[in-house]
Amino acid sequence: MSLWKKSVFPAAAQHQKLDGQTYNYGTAGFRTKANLLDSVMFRCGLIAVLRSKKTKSSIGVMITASHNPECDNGVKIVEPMGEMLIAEWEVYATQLANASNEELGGVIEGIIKDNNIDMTVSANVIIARDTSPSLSASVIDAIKAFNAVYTDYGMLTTPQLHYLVRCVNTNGQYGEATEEGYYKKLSQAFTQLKIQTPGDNSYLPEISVDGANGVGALKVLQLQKELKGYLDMKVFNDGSTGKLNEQCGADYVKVGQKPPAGVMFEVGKKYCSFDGDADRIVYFFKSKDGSFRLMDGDKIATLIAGYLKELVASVGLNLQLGLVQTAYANGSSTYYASTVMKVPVACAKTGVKHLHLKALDFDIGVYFEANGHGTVIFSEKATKSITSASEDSSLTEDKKQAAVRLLNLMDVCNQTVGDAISDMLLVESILEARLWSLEDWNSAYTDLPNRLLKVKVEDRNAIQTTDSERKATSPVGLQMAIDTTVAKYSKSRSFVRPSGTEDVVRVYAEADNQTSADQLAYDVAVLVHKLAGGVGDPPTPPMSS
Ligand code: NG1
Ligand code: ZN
Repeated sequence: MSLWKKSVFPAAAQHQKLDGQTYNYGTAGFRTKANLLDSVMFRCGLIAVLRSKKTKSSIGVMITASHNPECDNGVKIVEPMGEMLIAEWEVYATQLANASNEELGGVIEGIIKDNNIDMTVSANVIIARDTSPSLSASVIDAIKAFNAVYTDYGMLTTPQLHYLVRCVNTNGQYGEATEEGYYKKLSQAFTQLKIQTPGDNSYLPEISVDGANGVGALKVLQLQKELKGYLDMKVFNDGSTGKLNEQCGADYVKVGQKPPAGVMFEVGKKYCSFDGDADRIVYFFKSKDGSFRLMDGDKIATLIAGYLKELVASVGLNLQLGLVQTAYANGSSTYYASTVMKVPVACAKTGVKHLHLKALDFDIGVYFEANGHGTVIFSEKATKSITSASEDSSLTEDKKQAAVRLLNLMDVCNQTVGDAISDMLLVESILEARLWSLEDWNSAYTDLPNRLLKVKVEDRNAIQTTDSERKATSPVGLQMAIDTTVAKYSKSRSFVRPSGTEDVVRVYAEADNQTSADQLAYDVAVLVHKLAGGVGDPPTPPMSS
């Protein structure tokens, strides 16, 4: 018997897979009710060790309920450069998660053989969790059973864990591999940008942060210590009374198009909402007429891309900047980016790992999901040319200043993954440089009215898509029916896709007015229910009809 079996088998006996449960490593790792996840956590510990041996690098494991309710939990595995687990290994993770204890040895052996893994190579795993009840002990049991090394960082935001993994694997080149190192990197770059900006301006250095009653709230308070006098962050929904993501957080605000509970919503103030593990952010404010205004991921992305493009041009760098969105991006944002800002726009499948991959095609890739998950990544070429321009004494003072700005903005970005804290600092830096209020920013373009619906079907994989999920290839006839329906509405668009995180089919529709968007979404939902094996009652018509 292989040496590892002697310790892995007895440890696995403590983490039996539950009968009748199936698990899938989806767009955001494994996620379901927390009480069903013990065996999955153990198996994620195993897969992290194997991946670490295979890559001969440190691998991250993040335990988080993300934007979901407190009774849920989940786990994601982080690649050496801080990226999401590669697709090929998602399959292994799914196989392991569904293996009974009797099948476990065979699945592990298969992974070792397929990947030619040298089991004598040492492994290192970095673990963190958000505020949801800890399941890290099960992950640690697996790591110990493989006799591997681990560091448990305790409570962190998801992006902080991604940052740490990259720091460890670049021997500190990306930043210091500590939580303090994270605050230091971000706050130093942010304060440098402030120093560069002429004082005496109309920018409001104050923001109210909805912490979603999650870990982001605690971490913003830590960052606040470093940013005293530069940015005043007032945290509400800090977890002291409310529940995680309940009536608050980025998802609640974006989906409901309304402010979170727990806030005095006032004209003239700036607000933003994180999700529970602080990898998503949306901004919002109350307009003078009292209505709610939202700046979602699309608006954040266009703000960032427009500003970076200008800076690159003012330094005179030959760098290709592009924006990556998903099919959920509002049509107005795509039009504004490509036609008004003249930034190339690419469309990727839902899930940040797909956006991240597409963003690698550009020297500077800005990517965001409409729900507020995104960041900016800089290629090696971009990093080098920005760095050397910032040190080039032959450049005019203006050009050099712009290069230094770019350099600092690059350090404010968490290039591993979408990061609410880092994105907030990025947005604030740009608003100050532009002397823009949230009203100014919001007026760049007006969102097309839209509606997102869910349809329950017998098997959501009955829906197959192509063209970055914008067209359905099966069931037969569905796309044609959608096209005919869309054609009845002005400035309209609609698509359907199976969710990667919930057992539903999502329907998205937009049109030139809300009534049409609602009606179109409903019409398409009815088509899905009819043609793709809908279960339960057919969708209910919109209220107004
Ligand atoms: P699914 O359930 O696959 O639609 C949702 C979000 C994604 C992404 C993942 C991971 C929408 C429409 N979908 O995916 O954008 O963030 O969750 O959290 O917002
Ligand atoms: Zn999240």
